[in-house]
Amino acid sequence: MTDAIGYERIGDIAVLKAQNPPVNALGYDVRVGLMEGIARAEDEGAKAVLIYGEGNTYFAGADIREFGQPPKSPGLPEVCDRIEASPLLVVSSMHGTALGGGLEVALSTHYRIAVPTARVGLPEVLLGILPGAGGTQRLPRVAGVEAALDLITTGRHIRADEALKLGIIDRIEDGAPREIGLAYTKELLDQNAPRRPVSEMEAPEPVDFDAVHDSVLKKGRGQISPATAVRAVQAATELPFAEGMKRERELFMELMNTDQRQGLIHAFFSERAVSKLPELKGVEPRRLAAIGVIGGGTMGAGIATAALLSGLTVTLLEMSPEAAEAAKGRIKGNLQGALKRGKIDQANFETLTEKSLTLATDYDALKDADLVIEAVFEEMDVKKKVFTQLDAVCKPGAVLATNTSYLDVNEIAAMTKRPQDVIGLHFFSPAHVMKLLEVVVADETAPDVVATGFALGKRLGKISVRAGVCDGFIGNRILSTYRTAADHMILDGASPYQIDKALEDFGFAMGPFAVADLAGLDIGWAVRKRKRAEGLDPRARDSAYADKLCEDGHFGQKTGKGYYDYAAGPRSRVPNPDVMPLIEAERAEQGITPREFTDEEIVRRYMAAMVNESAKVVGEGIARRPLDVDMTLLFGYGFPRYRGGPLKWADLEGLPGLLDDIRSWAKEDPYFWEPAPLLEKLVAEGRTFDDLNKEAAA
Ligand code: 3H9
Repeated sequence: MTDAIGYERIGDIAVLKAQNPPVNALGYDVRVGLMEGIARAEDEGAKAVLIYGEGNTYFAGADIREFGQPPKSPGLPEVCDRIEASPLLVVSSMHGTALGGGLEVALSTHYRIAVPTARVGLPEVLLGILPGAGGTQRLPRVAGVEAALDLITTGRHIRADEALKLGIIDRIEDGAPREIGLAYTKELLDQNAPRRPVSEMEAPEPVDFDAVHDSVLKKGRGQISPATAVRAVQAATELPFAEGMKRERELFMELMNTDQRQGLIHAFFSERAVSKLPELKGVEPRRLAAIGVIGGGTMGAGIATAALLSGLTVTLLEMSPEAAEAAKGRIKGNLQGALKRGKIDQANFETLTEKSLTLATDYDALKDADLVIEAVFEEMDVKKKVFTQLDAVCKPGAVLATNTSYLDVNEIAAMTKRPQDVIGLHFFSPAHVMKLLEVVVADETAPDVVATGFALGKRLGKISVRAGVCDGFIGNRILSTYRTAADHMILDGASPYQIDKALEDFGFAMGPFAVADLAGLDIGWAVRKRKRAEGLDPRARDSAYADKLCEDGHFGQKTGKGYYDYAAGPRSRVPNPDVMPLIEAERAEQGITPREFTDEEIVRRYMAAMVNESAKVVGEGIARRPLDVDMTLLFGYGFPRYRGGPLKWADLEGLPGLLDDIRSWAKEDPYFWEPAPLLEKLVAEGRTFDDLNKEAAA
């Protein structure tokens, strides 16, 4: 037998224990072990088999690392069929997370018991595939089509009590999985309980599958796995079990061969790899219990909310008692949202707002803080004053963080006598909701301060990405470039509405102009003014139509008008009729004859600009690895997860073709379309961005 499955005999019961840490994934050795274990139990005359997992969990699914490799027999469907067909009584005892192939194994056993904290689910669609070991055929037979469609198309995990109600598990019992499993199996044997193969159950009742398919497809914004899974469940209602299994396999293989599967699996591993930095190996973060937040506007209040929810105590500093009270009001509003969603209860709410949060107007109140984050006005002089004061009052070893989104963290750190303690922690608004945190490492930032930034991110439930110092760090620097590509297309003939639509069809949650309206057009305006004041390169194309919107007081959603008109509410946008005349006037002024753009060209130029700047960001070491850029765009900028991120997309699209396009556009505008040296190097060497990720992991 392989080591991945332990075998033990307790009376009439053969016990198979999965021992494949960390999550008992159903890799080749585990599958072989299960086949051998069942056969041995039968050969040795056992009456029943109990399957459970050692460590944190029952099987958490197929081994995702095997996807895309040549298949190795026995496959999981075969293993499940073998378990179900055994003449012995087979029982699963579940704890942790029985997910994907894990739940499929459980559904092929005849009875299922679980501890109260166990969770089950079929999250395959989130990886771009569908349950491929009978989940789409067995779950509807056990729980009905409606529940199966819900679980399979959303991929959500459910708790044991909900699974019990749905018939997915038969009993909940507190205790060690082995012990409760043995007691339950004994009880079943004593009762002469019959084997209960799900495949022999009646086919479930159909529903209007076309309607479900279409609605799921629309919700997925171009993601195909949930809609394809609907067709597999449909097969369970229309075909005999074995035929249904064949249909499931065909659809599974179709999805397995898609770019979307590659994009989603890249996202799965990258979101875990992103915070693993070789430089932090063995580096202990500093103490984190009490933090200070300076500035209680939307951003500061959001950061304070996130910190309070994670159990930190927060001192919030504002300029006046009135401003501090207003900030508290914002924090309370945010926490009320958490209360409504059941994340906290009323007692927690009171503690967080009345005990864990302290308001202050004097810097002295920050003298005991372990870490202070400033979220004041985005202007260098204002930030410098804040850091001078922090340097004067904070205790030695306190981490001093700026939430700047563009400014030079080295310059800010230089205001203190302890630049080693200074770091950028760039949150995204609303900070208690958005998952991304850029941890901006300045020249002198100490490794344990970086580790503390990552520790804070983890505690707040964020995806933290290491970024170096440059204008806009990783995300806003790349954003500024692809936004510029969009602005150029507007000058040359496209409309903001065509661009938004093309990019939303590509999968972005919102197009760039709708995003600008949401964020506030005044933000981009301030950045443009700053860059012009610093001096634009004479070769750069500039335009003023967006400034004119701002000059007229149109800042987007918050003023009711921007690129769109929001008179009927933030969700029902219509083009603002003032915008196209401004654009047309600008084209005339610049002597541009507008031309047509296809949606395809819009996407190609926008994405090429994003990829080219991303390659510069990686090439310059601002991002350590391509996957750091991918995760930044995914978690902070609405990039469609199923495309994996801009550099994964670029790999799948083909780097040579992208570089050819960039070179051809560089003939019209050599300044903007200057190819990234890293992109040229990769193409010359026939390598991909993912090769760089792999090298960094090795
Ligand atoms: C499937 O089952 C297909 C079948 O229907 C059909 C087949 C024919 N494989 O997340 P964590 C690694 S599709 C390989 O940090 P947590 C993970 O990368 C599968 N590796 O821990 C990490 O490695 P590292 C359906 C896996 O406690 C380590 O384990 N199943 C797998 O926060 C710890 O993971 C799923 O989609 C895997 N399946 O969360 C479940 N899972 O230490 C996916 C994890 O090197 N997994 N790893 O970074 C999860 O949702 C979470 O990992 C879980 C634990 C909730 C289990």
